[in-house]
Amino acid sequence: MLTANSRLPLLQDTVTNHVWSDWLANYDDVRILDARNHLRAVFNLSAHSLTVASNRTALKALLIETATAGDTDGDRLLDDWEEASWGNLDAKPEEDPDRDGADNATEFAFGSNPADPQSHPVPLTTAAAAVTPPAFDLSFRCRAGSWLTYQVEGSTDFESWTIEPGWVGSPDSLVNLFDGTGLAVATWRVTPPAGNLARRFLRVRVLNRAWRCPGLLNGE
Ligand SMILES: [Ca+2]
Ligand SMILES: [Ca+2]
Ligand SMILES: [Ca+2]
Repeated sequence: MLTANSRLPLLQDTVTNHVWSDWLANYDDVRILDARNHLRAVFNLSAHSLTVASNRTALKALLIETATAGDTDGDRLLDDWEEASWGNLDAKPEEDPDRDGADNATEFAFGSNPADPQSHPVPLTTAAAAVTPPAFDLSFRCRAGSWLTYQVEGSTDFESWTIEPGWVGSPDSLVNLFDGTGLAVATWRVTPPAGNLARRFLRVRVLNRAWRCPGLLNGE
C-alpha cells in the first residue's frame, strides 16, 4: 500500500496486502511507473548509491525518459491516451469516431472520452466572482504539463476574437487531478474590458508547437 501523508509514495505491507512479496520488491528499490501506472524500470539505491555522480545521472535519465510525453506516430495525440482510448495508435486528431461533434484533438485537449458520445468538452463552471470590476471564473479540464497551452479569447459577435492583456499567460489556478489521466483543472478569472458590459462570448484556444486547434468552450 502507498503510505499516506508522505511526500513520496512509499511501499509498505499491511495485514491484507503483502507488497514486498507481491511486487518482488527489494529494500531501497525505486520503482518508476509511467502515466498508465505500468512499471517501466527499477533502480535500487543500495546497489547504485546516489553519492556516485554517474548513478544520479542514470536515475535522472530514467525519470526524464519515463516522464517525457510520447507521440511515436507523430499525430499530435499522446500515444498513452490513444492506447487507453482504443488500444492502438490508429486514431487521427481530426476524426470524430463517437460523433459527438468534438474531434479527437479537442477531446484530448479537454479531457473527455473520445469513445463516448455522452462525454464531450464542456466548461466545468462559469461562476461569477464577487470582485470589482465584475469578473467570472472560467474552469475547464486541461492537459497537465507543457504538451499543450491554453488561451482564453473573447468576442462580441462570434466572428472577431480578441485576447485581452489580462487573459494572457498562465491560468489563475491550475490543480492537477493526480488520477492517472494526466489532467488538471484550470481556472481563468476573466475580467471584461473596461466600460464594455455588453454580451460577450469566450472560447479557449489550444496551442501546441506544431498545430492549432480552437476548442470552443463557450461562456457568455
Ligand atoms: Ca500519437
Ligand atoms: Ca468525439
Ligand atoms: Ca466523446
